[in-house]
Amino acid sequence: MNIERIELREIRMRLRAPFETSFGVVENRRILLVEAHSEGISGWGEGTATAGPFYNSETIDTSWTILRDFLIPLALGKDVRAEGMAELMKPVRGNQMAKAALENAVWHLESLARGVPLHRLIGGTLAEIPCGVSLGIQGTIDRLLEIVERELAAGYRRIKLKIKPGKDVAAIAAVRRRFPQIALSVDANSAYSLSDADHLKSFDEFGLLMMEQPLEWDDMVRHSRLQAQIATPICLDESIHHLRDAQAAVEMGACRVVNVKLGRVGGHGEASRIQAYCAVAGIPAWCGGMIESGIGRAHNIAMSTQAGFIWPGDVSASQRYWEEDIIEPEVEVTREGTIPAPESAGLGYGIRERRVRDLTVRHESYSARPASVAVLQQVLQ
Ligand code: OSB
Ligand code: MG
Repeated sequence: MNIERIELREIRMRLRAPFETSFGVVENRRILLVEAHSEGISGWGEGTATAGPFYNSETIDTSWTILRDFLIPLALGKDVRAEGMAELMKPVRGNQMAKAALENAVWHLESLARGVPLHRLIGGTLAEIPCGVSLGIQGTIDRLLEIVERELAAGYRRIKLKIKPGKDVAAIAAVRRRFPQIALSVDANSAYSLSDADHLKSFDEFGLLMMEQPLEWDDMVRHSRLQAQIATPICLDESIHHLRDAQAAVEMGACRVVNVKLGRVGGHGEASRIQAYCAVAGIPAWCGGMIESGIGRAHNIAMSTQAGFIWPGDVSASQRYWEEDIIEPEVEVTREGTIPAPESAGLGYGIRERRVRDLTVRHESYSARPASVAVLQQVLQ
């Protein structure tokens, strides 16, 4: 497919309720959308970097700059395949979320051009995906119990509690006491250090499915030391940027479970490789979330249909976060806590372009230089 034009948009969406993690509270989401055009059709990708560099080192503004100055020029006017995008973008180091936004737009474009569902194009085999929820840190334990009860009643198959020092054991103990049988996990977003090992070991008695990213975002060695001391399986999120990280983490015993996020690993190509490795290594993988709009959510659904994603992901209904999403229909979860993989070509959800326009605060469009201009510039150099 010849990439003729690429558009960048920033939209702003207000969350229905503030979401608190160990690194802060989010009330509004600034979201980067990439639209790649070829021969009258277009594919969409979502950048998952947040407003500040607190989850990882990228922000929506760094993504925008890297896309505009480096990634878009690499792709414009080229005849590309989604499969080849990672290699094409390889000269740019890091910046996985910026790369994923573009690569995933090209995957969507290719699935439309071929008239197949995206999940089929990337090799997905599951007809529906199992879903869990991620619950932000709550003001009171009563409020937390209320929300857990509501999400279980809605059908979700796994409850994940965000925790931080001082907001952990009491909350976990209360939820476990009230719901002895449920699949329960916690996510610290790097809020502890290895000197907290005894404290973290005390969570063993709660029979957690996993403990996500307890230690520093860039420290696998200490995660492996912690894993040797605790029974709860560690799941790495922030530490995994590509397949080699997943392999290293598993080989050194830094984790027993892997959270795959499309943005963090650079797009569908690398996500597919990671889940395939996990399937062979006997490591459960699951799809993480970054509070995506419907476009990112639809990409997450497609990714989660691959066979390595055997545990419920953080892929949940649009309505949990948004009053009105930017896709049609919105993402809904069945009473059994699943999302069926859509059968139509592409993402399987339409884009509410009017709503996207209304939410847009920044928009730029880049076109491939016509051959005549390129020749003229060569002559002038
Ligand atoms: O660590 O999984 C995380 C949201 C923002 C940043 C990091 C994380 C999260 C979530 C939300 O847990 C998951 C979702 O999108 O529902
Ligand atoms: Mg996490």
